[in-house]
Amino acid sequence: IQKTHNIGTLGPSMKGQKVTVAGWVEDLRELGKLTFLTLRDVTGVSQIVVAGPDNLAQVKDLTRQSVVRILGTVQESKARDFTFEIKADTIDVLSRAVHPLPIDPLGRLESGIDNRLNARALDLRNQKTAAIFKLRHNTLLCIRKTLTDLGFLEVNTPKIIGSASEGGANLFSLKYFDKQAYLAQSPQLYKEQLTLGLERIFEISSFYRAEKSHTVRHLTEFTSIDIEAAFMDYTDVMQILESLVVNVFEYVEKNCISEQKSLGIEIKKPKAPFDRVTYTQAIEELGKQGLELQFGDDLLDSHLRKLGELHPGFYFLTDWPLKLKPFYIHEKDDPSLSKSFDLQYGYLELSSGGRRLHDPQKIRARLVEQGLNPAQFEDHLRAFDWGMPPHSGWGLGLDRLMAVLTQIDNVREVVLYPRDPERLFP
Ligand code: ATP
Ligand code: AMO
Repeated sequence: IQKTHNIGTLGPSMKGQKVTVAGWVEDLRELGKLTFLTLRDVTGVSQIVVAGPDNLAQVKDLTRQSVVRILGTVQESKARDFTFEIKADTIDVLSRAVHPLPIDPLGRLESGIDNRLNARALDLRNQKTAAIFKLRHNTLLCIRKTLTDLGFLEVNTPKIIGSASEGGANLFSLKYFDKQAYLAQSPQLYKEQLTLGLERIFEISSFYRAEKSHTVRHLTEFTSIDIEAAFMDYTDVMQILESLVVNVFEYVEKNCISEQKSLGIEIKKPKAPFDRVTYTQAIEELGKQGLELQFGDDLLDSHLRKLGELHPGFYFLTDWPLKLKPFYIHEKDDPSLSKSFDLQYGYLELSSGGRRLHDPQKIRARLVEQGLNPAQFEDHLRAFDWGMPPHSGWGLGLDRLMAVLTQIDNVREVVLYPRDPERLFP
């Protein structure tokens, strides 16, 4: 069942060479004494010429998307779409596709997103869909390399946790033998603790939020890229986030040419530095547009959409009112403000972060202010007595970043098996 070559490594210069290839039959044209197959593997596509009674019998009732292995000879092709082809010596049918298939993986018949997600594995034979996940892979490669080069160590923190990390809302609970446990919403508390031992860490992992939202940007299971760094202020980690995003765009622009072609997009490195707009400036700008806000009001979808028009592309929204931010965020000299930021792409929030409190007494006071019980955080707060350095960090939603990168609106398109309030299968 092995092959000697991936189709993508073949070419007309290999004329006369014997090869064994294997893949999926995309197309099948019977022309009298010859049958032409289009065979695709994950690296490319080739035309196969089938002749002779035994071989023709093998492919006679072959269904599209069946798996075949061909031992044959490379030759030049006269076909318009191919520079070479393979003349089959022997054909093994390894697996037959049963028709009708739930979707047309070639996309010639339009299938809705629900049908495609219900048959996701098959959907990946569509070159557009495959391109998304090749881009996602390359994005992750670039993120790991960039953060590693900056001295960050990749870690894994628990996903089954005993108490909430971000406050009580949106928490999935589960039975953990005879105890109550939760699915982690973010690595927030762990990543902060880890700065006292490892200084700079990052994690790339799934996190869970019981979001009843039916939007194109919310999932109940999403992938977050989190960093935390000792001895950095919020402006330092903003700088890291900005250069990471620029690096990712530059890397995939250069290294994912065929994926961009499959998707019909051109990825362009964004201009840096990104705009930095304070919350106070933002509500002034919105006021001038007729959207009146008081200091301390949260920015709703309609406000973010307007700001997105005023600041197209990437920009930072910084210095939020402290009361709008989680208990772990550090105040500014003006204590009504915080050392915090969101990275936006137009209306879409991609990341939030900030400087953290490292004085445990201040954290206890903030927990009380926010109606949370400090006793439930004592396990975490112990670490703040062990020499906790000042630190900052952020969390970046990978799925939202991929949606921006691929110019696709719905995050479900860039996640293999998305989870939302309705979708638990496959
Ligand atoms: P967090 O969960 O940390 O608050 P998030 O990453 O989920 O942040 P969003 O939910 O995108 O951020 O928040 C952006 C804005 O969109 C918020 O002002 C929020 O009120 C609004 N929003 C959230 N859910 C919906 C929804 N289902 N429909 C319309 N607007 C929403
Ligand atoms: P926040 O709650 O803003 O911050 O989450 C960070 C980023 O994660 C992504 N995200 C989501 N993506 C898809 N579906 C969801 N339901 C979802 N929820 C969040 C977004 C968002 O910007 N602990 C802080 C980060 C920090 O301060 O380090 C946090 O979790 O892209």
